[in-house]
Amino acid sequence: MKLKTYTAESYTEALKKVKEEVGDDAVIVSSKEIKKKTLTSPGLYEIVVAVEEANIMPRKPMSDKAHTQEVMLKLSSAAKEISSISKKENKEIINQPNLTPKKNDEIIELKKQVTKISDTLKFLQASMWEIANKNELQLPPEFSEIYALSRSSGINEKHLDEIMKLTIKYMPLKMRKNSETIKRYFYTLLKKMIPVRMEREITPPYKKIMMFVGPTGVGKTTTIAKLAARFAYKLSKRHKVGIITLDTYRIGAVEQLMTYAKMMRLPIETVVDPSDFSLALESLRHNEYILIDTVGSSQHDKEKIEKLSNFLKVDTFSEININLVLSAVTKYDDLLDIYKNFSILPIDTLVFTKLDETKNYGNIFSLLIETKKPVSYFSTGQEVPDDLTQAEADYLLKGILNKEFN
Ligand SMILES: Nc1nc2c(ncn2[C@@H]2O[C@H](COP(=O)(O)OP(=O)(O)O)[C@@H](O)[C@H]2O)c(=O)[nH]1
Ligand SMILES: [Mg+2]
Repeated sequence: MKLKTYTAESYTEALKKVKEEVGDDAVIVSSKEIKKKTLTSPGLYEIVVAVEEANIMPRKPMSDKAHTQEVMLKLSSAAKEISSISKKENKEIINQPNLTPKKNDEIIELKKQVTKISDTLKFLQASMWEIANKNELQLPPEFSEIYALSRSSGINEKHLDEIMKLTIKYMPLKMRKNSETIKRYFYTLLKKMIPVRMEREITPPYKKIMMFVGPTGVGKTTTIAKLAARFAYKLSKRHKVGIITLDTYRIGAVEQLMTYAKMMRLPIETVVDPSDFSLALESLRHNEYILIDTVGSSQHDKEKIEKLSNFLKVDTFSEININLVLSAVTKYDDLLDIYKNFSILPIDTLVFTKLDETKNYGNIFSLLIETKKPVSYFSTGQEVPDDLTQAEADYLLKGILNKEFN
């Protein structure tokens, strides 16, 4: 059973709308005059009906879809705000056992009211969604909240539609009854889709050579400095770490890394030509981790990216792990473009930076599921070495599906 509200300039017109949409089966719950008709403006009547869900006919799509989506999002945040008030009320009741029974009853009543308003808002949001809904997807209204949240976080539309279809198909009917269980199910589903590369600490004689590539200014050098500190000082044991920089083009680029290396007392080699590269690797061979910084290049600068692959051809003995560094503030389409252009190199892992600059991680999610490349680290600020964490699906999902949810 669902409540639906119809408004029109007169009672007869509102009733006509009810009949058109839900036929004669509708049970009128309430009807009222919201605004009296005056000489200069029309009146407004509202009829609320209770209907079986199966009887609701799909409405015509509204032409101004963008406007509808905006309204939906506003409703979504209003609903969220109200549900957080409701949760707070709940906690307060639990935490204050010495309230008078009367006061307690009042709070319980208030909570009921808030929950009711919250449900109404969610319902309104759902109705708006129904209007904006594309015919081919036919999303049930109770999924509107997760749809709106995911969409606004930047998940690619194609991915989201596909995931929604799967969710609708496989979610047990019992779970569909309330929006929290739906959200939980959806959260788990998305979590399963995110490929994460867990960090494995190296033990000699093994070593790990990691090269960091990506556009200019994404944070490659900063990430390398953080990782060098992590491997050298912050893991369960101290590791020997060496650094190589191939970024000798930009004035200051070498100095930037040199300064970090000096502070951490780590060896650093500067390489200009591919022929020097194997010498640098050779001189750092006693290290368990070798981190290689590269010159940043626009994804359209094929020549620079190809030059990097020449470095890889030089040393055929060492396995070099290629990490593509990307920024969380880049739009999904651009991320994909960058990924494709850097794919001349055998990309192994993705690293995301600047997660502190946005909370909308849908673009990251979409890139991970599109490319199926695992993500290894998140950089969450400018501080070296602290603002770096191992990548976790939960971190992304909190940004996508409502911050307080876990
Ligand atoms: N807010 C924020 N800034 C970052 C992050 N990582 C790097 N930066 C900043 O981005 C700028 C470019 O970083 P850099 O490491 O030189 O980028 P590169 O050109 O890819 O080597 C610097 O000002 C960094 O401090 C991050 O995770 N968050
Ligand atoms: Mg750099």
